[in-house]
Amino acid sequence: MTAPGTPEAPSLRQAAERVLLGNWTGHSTVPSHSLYPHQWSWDSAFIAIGLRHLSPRRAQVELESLFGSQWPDGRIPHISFSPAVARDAYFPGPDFWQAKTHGSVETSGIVQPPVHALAVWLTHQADARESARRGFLARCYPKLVAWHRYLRTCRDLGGRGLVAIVHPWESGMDNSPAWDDALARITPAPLDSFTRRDTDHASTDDRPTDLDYGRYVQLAATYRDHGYDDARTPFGFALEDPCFNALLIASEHALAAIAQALGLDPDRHLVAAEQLTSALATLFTEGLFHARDLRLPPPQAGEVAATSAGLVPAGSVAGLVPLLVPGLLQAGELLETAAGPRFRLGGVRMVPSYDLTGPAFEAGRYWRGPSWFNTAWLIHRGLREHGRTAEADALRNDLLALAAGTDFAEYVDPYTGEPRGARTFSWTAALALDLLS
Ligand code: 9YW
Repeated sequence: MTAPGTPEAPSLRQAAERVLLGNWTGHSTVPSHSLYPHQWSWDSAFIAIGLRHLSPRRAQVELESLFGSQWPDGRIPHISFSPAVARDAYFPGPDFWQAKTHGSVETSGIVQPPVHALAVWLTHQADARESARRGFLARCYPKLVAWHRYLRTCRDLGGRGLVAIVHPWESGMDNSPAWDDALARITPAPLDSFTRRDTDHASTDDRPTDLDYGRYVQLAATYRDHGYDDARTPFGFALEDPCFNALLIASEHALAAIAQALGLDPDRHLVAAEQLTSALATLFTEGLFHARDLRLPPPQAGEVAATSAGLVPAGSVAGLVPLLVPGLLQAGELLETAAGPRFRLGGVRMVPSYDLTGPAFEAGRYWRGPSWFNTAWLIHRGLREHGRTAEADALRNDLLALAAGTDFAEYVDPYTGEPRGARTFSWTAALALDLLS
């Protein structure tokens, strides 16, 4: 595919549509045929947000096929495996997870950030009358309620009203430096006990290290070996992530709108959004939201605790995502941080995934510095939410220029815009399409 010249050109729209059509499997969209050949949870939500402009019906099918893999406890697993793909095409595949808990669908056992209610609401709005005729909202609503209930009950591991992630993959930002200290406490699975497949398709320099992978495998195996039971699993890794919780808040607001459209009382969702928003405030320090490590060992005698609240010092783009929370009290300070030396909004390409001044920064390695299109889209939404139209427009134009110039790369170098990871990546195409529409 030839990358189109100017971001606004109709050819960019067509190119984005071609990517989505090419990655469509008949009922859902793969993030990338080579690297990620199954259905991923938060990818599908972002994909639907773009797909709704091409085919609202297809966007609904995308989301509803994901909900087809929902577990009886309400969780929406992070991967729904396609039976049409070789069992060892992706690691860890269905044989590793051993999670066939719902009908015949094989899935992973962990989750990803809850963008789904927002995606359902936006998808509905693309063609509200036809969506109502098909009963789309009425079918999705109870599933979304069960999903949020699972998160707010089984995953409130810190007892503060915030959701905890129990694996770095659950954050969607796998090897973010925000997880380094917590991961360092995990004994990795032996490297000869598994075979990575991701490095068959992408440069090892752009991907997490083998040591990271050993720890990811160990954490997932422990959860699996305890039947994915949140009450029984001795989680060695448990953190309250600001991005995950902010997306849950945005999705509770979307659920309130969905309830209203269905003639139901939206109050419980507005109350949930309010409770989560005030709990989220406990993650804010020094101009940014930070993850809280729930397994931080108590300080030894004579040592000073890093922060009394157990907040992780590393600053990542996850800490800027709360900008999309309506009425966020910390928005002014957060916007200052976004524009400051750590993230240089408007001064570098899109928004880096990690503090540009941080000790772990690497411009090309996955979630340790590169700019991603989904987080840029979320921050664009946040800027608009807080009336920062000029910055939002600049970010939109940059996102479109990068999508156009990189053949819809998975992520880019924040200084040079050089493409990294996969090309013709689905959420890059979908979110570009959304911003063009
Ligand atoms: C992996 C599919 C997923 C995304 C995640 C991203 C990556 C899977 O790809 O995780 O193999 O590491 O980190 O956010 O959903 O696109």
